[in-house]
Amino acid sequence: MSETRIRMAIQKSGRLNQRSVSLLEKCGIDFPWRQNMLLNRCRDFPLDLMLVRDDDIPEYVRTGVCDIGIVGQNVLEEKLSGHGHGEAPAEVAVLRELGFGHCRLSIAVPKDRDYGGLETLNGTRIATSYPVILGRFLRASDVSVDIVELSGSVEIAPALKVADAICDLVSSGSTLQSNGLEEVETILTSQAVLIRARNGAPSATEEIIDRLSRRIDGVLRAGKSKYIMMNAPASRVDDICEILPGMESPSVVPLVGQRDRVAIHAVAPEDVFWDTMDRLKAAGAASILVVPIEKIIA
Ligand code: PRT
Ligand code: ZN
Repeated sequence: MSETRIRMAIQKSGRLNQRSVSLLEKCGIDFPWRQNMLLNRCRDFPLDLMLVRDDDIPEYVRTGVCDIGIVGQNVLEEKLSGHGHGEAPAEVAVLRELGFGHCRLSIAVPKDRDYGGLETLNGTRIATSYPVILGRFLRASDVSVDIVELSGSVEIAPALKVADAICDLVSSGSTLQSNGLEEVETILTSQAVLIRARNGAPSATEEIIDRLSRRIDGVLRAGKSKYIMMNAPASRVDDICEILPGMESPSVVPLVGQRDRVAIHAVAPEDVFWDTMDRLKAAGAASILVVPIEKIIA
């Protein structure tokens, strides 16, 4: 019988490509990385990677061409909203939020325009590559505009007099700034997500999707966590454990030749900030080490 493999769609090149590849590498999935190949066969995991434009990923997953995919929530909603009844597309399920590719879809107007609220957009022209999401938002707000659909460089539309305002993705805000635009309404916040078709798959396929999802969980949890080690007076262990961020049971280890001092080791489920380090030091801790964690399996 032939081996069951799953097919995953990721962006071929662009903002999500590197982080998607690096997530898979952290999951221990190794593939001969050839960007011009449509399909890359992974060596030690039953996964074939399909490298495509991000815009096509929701449809590939919806129709079963691919079992799973990584795409921005903005693209998912824009491409598949028509297939669902509410905000989330009905035929595709979001398995995990992946914590990268953060951005927001916002309406921005020229800085010299006096913005007096959504209703003042009535009757204007708004340029966007996201006509579905924008249209839905405006309908819900009872505002009627002329949506000018552009596939790129939306931010120059007001200067070209093609539109009065824009609706585009923003991350740092510097593109808006350098085009004399001001963000006035955020209509969607987005990050990269792992998606799959909602329809059940054969059990062998489901098992592989579960195995990959568990590995991704391990990587995501580890990415947020830190391992913290320090030496401290044995008499201050309780005080120190109270300061440690959200940790259950730190290990307390004796130190050779030092009866009144111990080593404390713990996994912090979040980053350890400088002010926590200062408080640990004030409570008597010394030689405090905070190190990244590669993988965690609960
Ligand atoms: O070729 P392909 O179709 O696959 O790629 P693409 O050109 O359509 O997409 P790409 O690679 O630009 O973006 C892929 C995904 O990254 C998007 O769908 C979002 O989910 C996510 N993402 C995160 C962003 C941004 N941040 C972002 N800042 N996508 C685009 N931008 C653009 C934005 O359109 C604007 O032009 O960056 C500019 C604004 O950035 P700031 O930092 O100046 O605010
Ligand atoms: Zn695209």
